[in-house]
Amino acid sequence: MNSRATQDAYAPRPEHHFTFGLWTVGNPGRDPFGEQVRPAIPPTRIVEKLAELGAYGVNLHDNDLVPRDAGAAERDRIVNEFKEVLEATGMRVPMATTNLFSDPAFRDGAFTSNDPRVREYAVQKAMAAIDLGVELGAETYVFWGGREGVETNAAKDPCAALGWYRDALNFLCEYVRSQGYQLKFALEAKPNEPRGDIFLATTGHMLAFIYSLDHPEMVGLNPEVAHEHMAGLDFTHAVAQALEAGKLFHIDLNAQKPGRFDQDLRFGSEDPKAAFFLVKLLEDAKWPGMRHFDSHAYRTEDEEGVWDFAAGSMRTYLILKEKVAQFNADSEIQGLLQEIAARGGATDSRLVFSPERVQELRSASLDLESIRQDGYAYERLDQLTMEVLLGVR
Ligand code: GLT
Ligand code: MN
Ligand code: MN
Repeated sequence: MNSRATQDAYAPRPEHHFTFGLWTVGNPGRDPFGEQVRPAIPPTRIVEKLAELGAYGVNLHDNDLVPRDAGAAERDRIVNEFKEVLEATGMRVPMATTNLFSDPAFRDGAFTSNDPRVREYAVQKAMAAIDLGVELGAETYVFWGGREGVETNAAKDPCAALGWYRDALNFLCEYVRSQGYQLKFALEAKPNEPRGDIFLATTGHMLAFIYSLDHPEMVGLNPEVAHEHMAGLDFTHAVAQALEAGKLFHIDLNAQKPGRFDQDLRFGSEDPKAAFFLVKLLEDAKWPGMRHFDSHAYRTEDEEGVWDFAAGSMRTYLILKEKVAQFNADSEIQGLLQEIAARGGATDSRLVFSPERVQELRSASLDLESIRQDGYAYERLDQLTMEVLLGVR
């Protein structure tokens, strides 16, 4: 580490658990209207460069590393070369996933295609990708069903599709168990894009679905900032529900302007206040998981801009983490929070049902006059929060 890095309070280190997908920093800037603008960066170079920047690891889809049509010998050569660079840099692969969206075979979905041969191909491809992930040391396996959906509801019975989705995940859970792998699944929701509408559109939909699986204990969530914002929802609330249910297995950090296509912008770059409350939730909970950035550099950038993007993502997280510590130590803010906590004086109104509690509550005389009149001082609290964020406190 150079002296600038050691002096820098916001310098990322492996213990911060920052990870990037090979597909994120490796994104060559293709979009629906334009060609690739940057040469592809080889996976081994991505690993070396991210290690230099202070990341903990990289995540990958099967085909980010091994081309779809590679034979067994080529696969092994590529994987061994990749393992060598992991070994040399100390970088890890904590998460892996399957590309179940690029191949034209998946045009009508993978696990939910109307064609049963496609559903079998998807499970076959996922089994091989799980083997690869486990070989590289992954402990979390993400399923993002980008093609699982429809453009027209005339095409597909959504109830049947959910049944096929469930069958595929149940099959793959049993596969993991039968191989003795220590692997957990993390389901990632998105409301639309690339399909007109994607099944299980939000983190909440996914959470309900998990409890309908044969092994719900193996399956949790991978919420993504941009995806929940696309649905017009508060991301921190989605993550809080996952966390509270013990189902936050992974997280995809990025940024998103409201009402747009999936922009996957640099973390914190669009709504620093929302990013602050997310970091606060994760840090206050001492959540031990990976802070994965599922985002990419602007299409305007060359490779140098890609590394600026990667360094900036981690730096912003650490700046916000410091702001969280400042918020938690601010006596005026904490004073207001204590006042809120002390509303109602010493009364502990935990609503635990019992026949006695019913009797007590029936006859309780609550001071409705003051309840109706007293404000909550959230304007002051929010202004103080903003001043912490804007750097004037
Ligand atoms: C794709 C998607 C992401 C998913 C990745 C995992 S691939 O880039 O936009 O949100 O997390 O499959
Ligand atoms: Mn994602
Ligand atoms: Mn996205």
